[in-house]
Amino acid sequence: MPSITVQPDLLIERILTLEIVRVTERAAVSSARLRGHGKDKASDQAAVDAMRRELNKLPIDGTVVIGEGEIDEAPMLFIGEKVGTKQGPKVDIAVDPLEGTVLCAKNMPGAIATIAMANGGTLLHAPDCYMNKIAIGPGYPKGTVDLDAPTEENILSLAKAKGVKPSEITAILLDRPRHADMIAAVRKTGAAVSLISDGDVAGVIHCAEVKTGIDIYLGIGGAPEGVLAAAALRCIGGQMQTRLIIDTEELRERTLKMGIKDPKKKYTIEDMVRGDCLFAATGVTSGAMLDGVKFGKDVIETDTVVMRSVTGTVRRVRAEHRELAKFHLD
Ligand code: VTB
Repeated sequence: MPSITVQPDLLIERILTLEIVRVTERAAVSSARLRGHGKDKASDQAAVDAMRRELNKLPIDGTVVIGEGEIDEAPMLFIGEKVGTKQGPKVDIAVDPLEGTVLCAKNMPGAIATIAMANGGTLLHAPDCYMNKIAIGPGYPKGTVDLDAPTEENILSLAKAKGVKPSEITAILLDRPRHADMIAAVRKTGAAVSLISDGDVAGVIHCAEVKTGIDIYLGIGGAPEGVLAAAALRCIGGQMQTRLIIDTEELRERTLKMGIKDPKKKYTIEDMVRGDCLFAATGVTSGAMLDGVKFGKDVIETDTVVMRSVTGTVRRVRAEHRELAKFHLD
């Protein structure tokens, strides 16, 4: 039998696929303990603490490039923070320990704990600002939609590429006053609008999941969330274009310091995630993508999706945690 040589780098990355599941699982369980308590900051902190603790157990030389903010404003998982045992590959890490803090505080659908990991120096170091985004699922010709094209044109072009009438297209947007014109433009074509109150990482991913019935993501959300969503689409396919919204001098300087020379650059998935990556998300509250954490008498159940761009493999990990339940661990 021919022997198979696996490059050490590739092997470690495969192993990490399951390791990052532990990271998002623990963040999800910790924040879910505060689900519905109306405390968005406390549930976020719980997720951050758990995620940081688990990340520091991993055999990686990791740098947080998308995190909870800059060092002076975020005590943990700040941008630039080093995580892991340092005995392993250099990796860039993007985290949103609790994406949808308000969803968790109100116990509404769609809160997740999420992470993306890639080789060192390959993830976009996006500041914590707004980002204009457009995304569609896989299987469409390149250029079917364009961030700079009018909304009507994008919907009509997508409908044509899908082979359906515009009325069979559904666009997802954050429910914000800033999107009023865009929402009207979508509806004018006959397409449907699906509004979400938070959680646009999942919103973008929905475009690549046929079961959600979502065809296109449009509008302005957080830049960190944009990079996380780009990592997921890098694994499962789809198109995405984004542009940072740099609207103050202070932000312009901060962006420059982060190494972004052209603040008006239009990014594709490959610009935001410049190589292979891993992506994982665990449900905190149940949503279209994932089930939320379930607290049983002797067992805690979690539902995680983990993706790997090298092979495009998507795993669904439903885990039963007995030790966490027994000792009420965070
Ligand atoms: C989105 C959404 C997040 O922030 O990125 C959004 O995915 C953008 O900011 O869950 P605004 O809320 O200011 O519109 C969240 O809602 C919260 O981080």
